[in-house]
Amino acid sequence: CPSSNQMMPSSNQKCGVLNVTKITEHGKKVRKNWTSSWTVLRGSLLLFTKSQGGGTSWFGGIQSKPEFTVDLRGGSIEWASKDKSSKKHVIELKTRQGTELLIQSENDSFVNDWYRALTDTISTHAWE
Ligand code: I3S
Repeated sequence: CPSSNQMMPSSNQKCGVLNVTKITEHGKKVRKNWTSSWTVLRGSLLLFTKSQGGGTSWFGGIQSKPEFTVDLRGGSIEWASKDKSSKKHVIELKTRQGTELLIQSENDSFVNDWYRALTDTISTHAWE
């Protein structure tokens, strides 16, 4: 992530702007609402904040309170099938709590990196 400082020494996190929408919440289908989110992967947590309008102070990144946090432990990811979205490079993330998200970017190598990072996180924390 952009310039993490002494307060968070070489913390193992990944950040970037991704397009995100929920499709299911607590097992119930919800209406899509694609938004561009500043996304932070920290430990087993995936945090989403609005990418617009944030200041740029905290750790040199965009400071704003996470709008939505997902615990990846016990979750699963796969490439979304065509019927889930007409967009390209869409990751489908399912959490143990019954939330399903679609995560997308036009940049395929960027999305591939996220796919790998999320897969690694899920397998690393599989037994917690
Ligand atoms: O799966 P859907 O319902 O075709 O998803 C599209 C809609 O959510 C649409 O919004 P409204 O129907 O609320 O106007 C979005 O604008 C589209 O982006 C959604 O489809 P994609 O294929 O982009 O995920």
